[in-house]
Amino acid sequence: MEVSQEPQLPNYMKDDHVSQETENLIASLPSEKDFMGYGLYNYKGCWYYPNTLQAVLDVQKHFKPRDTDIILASLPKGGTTWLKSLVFSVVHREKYQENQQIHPLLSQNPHDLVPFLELELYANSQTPDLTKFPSPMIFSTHMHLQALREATTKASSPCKIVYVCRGIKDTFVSGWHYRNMLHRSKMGQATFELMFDAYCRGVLLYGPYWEHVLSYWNGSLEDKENVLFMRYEEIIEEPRVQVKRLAEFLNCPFTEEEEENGSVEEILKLCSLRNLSNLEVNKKGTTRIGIDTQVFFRKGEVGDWKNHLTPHMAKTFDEIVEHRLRGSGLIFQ
Ligand code: PAP
Repeated sequence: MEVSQEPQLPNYMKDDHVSQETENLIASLPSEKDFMGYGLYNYKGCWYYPNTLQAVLDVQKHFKPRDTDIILASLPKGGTTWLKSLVFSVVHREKYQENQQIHPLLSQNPHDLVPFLELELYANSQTPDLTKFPSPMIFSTHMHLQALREATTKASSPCKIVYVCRGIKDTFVSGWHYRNMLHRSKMGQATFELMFDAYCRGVLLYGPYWEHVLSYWNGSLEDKENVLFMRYEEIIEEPRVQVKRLAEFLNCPFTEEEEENGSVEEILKLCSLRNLSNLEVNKKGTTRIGIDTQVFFRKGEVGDWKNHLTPHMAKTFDEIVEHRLRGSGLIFQ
């Protein structure tokens, strides 16, 4: 039997922070219910909850990145938390090399070190004060590249964008567990199937999946210098290679001396799932946007979908993604 409990609904899923202008816009957009029955609206090819759409519009209108800013992009459950930890550690490594004990990752959740543009900074204000952040500042977003570009093209020169994604099956399964943790109850098989159907149709926050990955894949081909496309599975498979690739892209490559001193390994160890999930800060408490810090850490395995999806579900996902990405050069195994 399904255990029901009043869900802890994050602000970004609500509709209580929307201007009259956005309300009028929303009234004209295609809409659908998500798998839980909450309204989603399709704006320029992407699905949003009302509060999220309001914040996205504000980012597009008001956010102007500095050339030194770094933007981390992903779909929810695509590897966001890990990427935030890695990029923060790579970029700020000099500051803490003498004294790792004071490293901010030991006392703060990665999401509080790398704030989301639309889910945090622009969620409560149209014009948050970003000048208070030291340069280089790292921001994050779940917006797809075309949506993000409406903001970044205002900058005088392009800032670096790092994207991470994960195969749809593990992304889906990770999302399922996340929703259960968020709702503090185990949802039943019927809801699991509704969520599966929503992913197949692409009707989920920031979806469809394939549009999202394609936007950054194409962006990275068109602008290699400023858009880096990474995969969660590749970081698991060859962490050293990928972290070095990241540092090179960000124009802060590891020196020979750093490599000899084990700087890459130190960063990998600090950012490992095992290390982060065992820290007090990630065992209890909430992030600044009110989400339990522990829900961001689970198994971190490639192929966990095998424990949850039927062979038919897996085949359906594979066929949809293969069909949608055909001709792009982007392939998921
Ligand atoms: P978010 O988009 O809500 O921030 P995100 O971090 O993208 O979530 O995804 C969470 C997944 O990354 C979880 O995967 P799982 O459900 O398959 O276990 C989580 O365990 C994994 N994860 C979080 N931090 C790390 C890390 N430091 N190293 C490896 N995997 C991680």
